[in-house]
Amino acid sequence: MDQRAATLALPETPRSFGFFVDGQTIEAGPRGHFERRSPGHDVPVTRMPKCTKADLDMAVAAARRAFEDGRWSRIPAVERADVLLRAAQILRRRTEEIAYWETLENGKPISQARAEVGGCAGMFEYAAGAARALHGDAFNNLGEGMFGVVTREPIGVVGLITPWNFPFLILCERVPYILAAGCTIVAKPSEVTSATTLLLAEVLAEAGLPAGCYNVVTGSGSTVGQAMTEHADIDMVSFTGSTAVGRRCVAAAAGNFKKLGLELGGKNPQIVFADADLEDAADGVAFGIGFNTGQCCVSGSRLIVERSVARDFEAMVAAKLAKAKVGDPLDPETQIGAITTTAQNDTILGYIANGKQEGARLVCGGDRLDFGRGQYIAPTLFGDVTGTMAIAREEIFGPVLAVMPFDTMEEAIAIANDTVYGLAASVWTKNIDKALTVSRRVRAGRFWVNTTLAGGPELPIGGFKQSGWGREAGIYGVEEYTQVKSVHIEIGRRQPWVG
Ligand code: TXE
Repeated sequence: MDQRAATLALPETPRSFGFFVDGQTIEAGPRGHFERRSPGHDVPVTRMPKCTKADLDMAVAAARRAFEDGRWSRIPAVERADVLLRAAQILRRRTEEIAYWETLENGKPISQARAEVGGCAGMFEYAAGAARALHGDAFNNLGEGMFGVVTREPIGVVGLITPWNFPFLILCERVPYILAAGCTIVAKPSEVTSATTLLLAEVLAEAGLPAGCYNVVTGSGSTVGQAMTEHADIDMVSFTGSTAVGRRCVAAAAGNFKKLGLELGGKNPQIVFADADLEDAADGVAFGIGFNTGQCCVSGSRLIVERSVARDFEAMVAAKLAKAKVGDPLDPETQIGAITTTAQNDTILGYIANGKQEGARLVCGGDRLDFGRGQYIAPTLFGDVTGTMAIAREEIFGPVLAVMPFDTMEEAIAIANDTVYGLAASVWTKNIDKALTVSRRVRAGRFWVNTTLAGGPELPIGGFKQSGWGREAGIYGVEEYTQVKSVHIEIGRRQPWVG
């Protein structure tokens, strides 16, 4: 059967999901549902249980039992790796289905969603190897009587709070690594994009993950999310979302001093020198702000360009953005889809109005696009942006690029660092000295030279400054979910204390 052709129609009725605890799907029943309308078509596509704090408690208890009895945390890593590898195979088999629900709920282009699911399978494959590679350290230099061993142990029950911009990718940048470490999970997806987090439960169960190791509780941030950050029986929370909610997580975590991983906002610079391959750079800069409709924590939203080429380069980027195909997310040709939430749509249009009001020069875009249904915004570029304008300082989380010219490398670095965030940055130049100097001096957790938004399972992600704490993915992403234990082993008898 041609799976692709069969799935590109809208569902006739919204699909109802249950939530997932201790290996069982539980229907919404009296809790009721959230209904999700597809942002690209404005039709109902999914219905999710409105879980309660009691549901969260049930899921945490299941995850705690599963962790403590060792069904996952104490089995040989090779057996954990087997499950993760099987999950990767199942993800590859079910790519089309997962991409379809991701596109319907999120509004991203189907071609992009398919590629993301493929990338997620790669995360599981990498994490399978990392599970087996994880190791501690030994100290054989402590003298005749002492041997020291440092071991890594899984941290315990992990709460995972994820946003709506990359519901499946962000999940899979965490879940396989957390499982590789031997932890158990309670996931709380965004209330508007929960489907694929629940589909992952089916995938993991089929792969042989024991019951209770991956649980999903759907619900709002203010109830289930907040309760998760406060929960006394959760050992660590990984939160991805806004800096404002990240700050609340820090306050809530103080109850039991749970460890926090935070991936928060960004206002990421794209530094372009006059000696760059400008055609390549223009394409990269357009991609950096157009991809996922600019709704990426790592979107390149500030274009810091050498003044001698600024006007020409601006026109090149505008030409690229004008050519990118915006439209129905289910159309395989679409490159830029819908804005995911109505609130986000309003936020972006508000920033565009603000940019005009503050005196920035509109180069292209600047308005909504009318396709008869759904919410779409034309990729927008503002010139003559100064460092005090809101569009230069605040995370817009939409396809809006602010152009800020510079004269010297020092000035470019200063503009790039003039932000409370430090998530990602790119530099475009053919001069190796400039590339290396800028990459050393710009404060960001991810850095790209002559490319942008590149990534994979091996390289860690996370931010400097107010962009967050900790790292996800890579071997670092497994280590984050471990505790370090020092073991001192006496060889022979101790020196007596009392003679
Ligand atoms: O994020 P929230 P929103 C930024 C972006 C966007 C803004 C608002 O600028 O415009 O945030 O988006 C859960 N305790 N980013 O409102 O609210 C919520 O249910 C615990 C950047 O959607 O931070 C969801 O699962 N959890 C970002 C998750 O937090 C709570 C990605 C994120 O939602 C909670 C998304 C609470 N009190 C938005 N309140 C990035 N860096 O990628 C909500 N949540």
